[in-house]
Amino acid sequence: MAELAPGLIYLPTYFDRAQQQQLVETLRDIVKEAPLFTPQMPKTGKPFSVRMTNCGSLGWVSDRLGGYRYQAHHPLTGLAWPAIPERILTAWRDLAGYPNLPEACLVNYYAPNARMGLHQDRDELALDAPVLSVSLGDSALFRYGGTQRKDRTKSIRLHSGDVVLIGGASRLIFHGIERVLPGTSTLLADGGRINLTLRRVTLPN
Ligand code: MD6
Ligand code: FE
Repeated sequence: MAELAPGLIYLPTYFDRAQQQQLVETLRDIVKEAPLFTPQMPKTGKPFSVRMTNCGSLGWVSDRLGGYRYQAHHPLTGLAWPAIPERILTAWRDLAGYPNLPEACLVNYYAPNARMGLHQDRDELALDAPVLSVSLGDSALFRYGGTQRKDRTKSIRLHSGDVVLIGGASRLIFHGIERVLPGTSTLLADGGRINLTLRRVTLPN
């Protein structure tokens, strides 16, 4: 375990290989029920290079007209999102230090050329809860800075099975995925990378 900055916790190989394989199996069922979709940037409608789906009572979506938001149903099927896998909820209970369960588990799929620009996660009301991220498949360069876009950044490699928690003083840091490193994992038969992020969205009453 390493604290990369106050509240930014890195847990290498939190999930072992067998657990990673089980998670991928579970995700295959989730994607059957809630297919990957391509989000769009607010206003411009520019497509993300990452494809996404969600599980949980709320899912993160974005399109040109509606912008970034959480909603209870899949944007294409209109169905409620599938449940968050129990093994992922266990990780939250063990690591998040938060009294309530997460409502959203965003599933990002990166094809070998996909990336994610520097951003803050701030569409949640519960900013006192951390965001817990799980990496599966090919390794990737994760870039992170401070709470201002202009702040100096560093990058680390995230590998399959690694967990990162962004919380406390780091909850609103800028971060992104610079690039995926193709051929660095055998977990996904067709390559690429999956990232799961667990979030508490609403304020518990
Ligand atoms: C990714 N992760 O690893 C992108 N957000 O593919 C994120 O955007 C992220 O890793 C919030 C907290 C942790 C993260
Ligand atoms: Fe993020």
